[in-house]
Amino acid sequence: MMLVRVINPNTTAAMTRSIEDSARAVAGPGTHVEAVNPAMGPASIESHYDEALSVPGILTEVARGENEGVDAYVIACFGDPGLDAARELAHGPVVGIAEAAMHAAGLLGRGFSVVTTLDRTKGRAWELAHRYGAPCRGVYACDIPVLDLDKDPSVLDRVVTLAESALRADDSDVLVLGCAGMADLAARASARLGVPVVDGVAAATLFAQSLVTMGLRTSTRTEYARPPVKNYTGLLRPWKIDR
Ligand code: 2AL
Repeated sequence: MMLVRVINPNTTAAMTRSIEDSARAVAGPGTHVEAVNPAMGPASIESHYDEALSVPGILTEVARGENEGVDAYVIACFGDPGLDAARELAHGPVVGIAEAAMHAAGLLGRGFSVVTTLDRTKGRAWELAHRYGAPCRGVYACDIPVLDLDKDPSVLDRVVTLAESALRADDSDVLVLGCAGMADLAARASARLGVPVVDGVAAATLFAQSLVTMGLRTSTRTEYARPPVKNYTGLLRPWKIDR
């Protein structure tokens, strides 16, 4: 049995459960998907500050997973927080949902548009699109806070309305959902928009599963080698790596 651990980097357990549902819905029969969230950190991630403070909790979950025989990890927040650091700790592959969604979207059309949550998260989405060399043509904010996504019954309508104008303005072929909390919208949004709609939770779960199936893992030849051992002071002492 392959064990894929999906880390919701925020501490909202209800969101972790819905992320787990989305990941389990696509995982193969030989894959056990378990979603977790850190015990400490922000309730949602919608700023650089939130993102930075989510990383120690993410790394704690990766360290725990390494002791529990986890084969691969998904970092289920669209800012891909702590992705590089997690790769330095984990034996198996680590896949971010923005990374997975943007790569998948590039396989499905010439260009894609992203719908994210708050306006202030657009910069990070662009930054990641550039990092991944992805054919992103536009990033749009629906102005719904992460923790309201599962409360407001108008979310689907608002995302679809925004996406329609985004696809037209960008002449895009594909829509990417810019938050793990939007995962359950993908099928309904695609039916209404008539284009592929990529949910990063599903994409990252299946990329992780595929890499493990192919026997592939993160290269340790250069920068993703285990980090050098050193002291960490103050509150960060527990994050000292043994060896
Ligand atoms: C996210 C996400 O995926 N999880 C979270 O807490 N914030 N993304 C976003 N664009 O706000």
